[in-house]
Amino acid sequence: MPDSFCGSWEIISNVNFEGYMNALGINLYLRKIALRLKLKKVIEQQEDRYIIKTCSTFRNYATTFRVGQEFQEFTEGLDNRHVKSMVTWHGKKMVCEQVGEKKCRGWTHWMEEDKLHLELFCEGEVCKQVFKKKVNE
Ligand code: ECB
Repeated sequence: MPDSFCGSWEIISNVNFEGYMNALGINLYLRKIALRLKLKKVIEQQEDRYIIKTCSTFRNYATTFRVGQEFQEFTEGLDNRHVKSMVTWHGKKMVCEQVGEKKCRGWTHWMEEDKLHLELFCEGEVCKQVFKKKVNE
């Protein structure tokens, strides 16, 4: 059983978010807003079902899935695309492939010590985000 990703997390670093958003075709105005956000993740697990919420003062985004089961994802409020998504474990890494108009699109979550890591990738651009656990909610 991989280390638990569950809980509330706040972002402490965000590298090449701009490049990732560019690859998704996000306009300059939205990129400038998004770059200033202090993103928060809230991850819940109920048996084999995960809920990952990405929260900010501007917009929130949530996705729910079962590991190993393909699902339709609509990236509402992000790039507003429909993708076929599938999450699998690669060892201790949780990997999501998002198949659609954009090539090589997806994300990977893993733990390093007490930090939650996330790579968001799209068409050769990789955004690397690190989160630390929120102590009180
Ligand atoms: C939801 C807060 C961000 C709102 C940004 C608004 C406009 C910019 C549009 C698109 C930017 C692309 C992505 C935003 C970055 C993070 C949102 C969720 C990324 C994601 O796929 O998270 C996964 C893995 O934790 C679970 O959905």
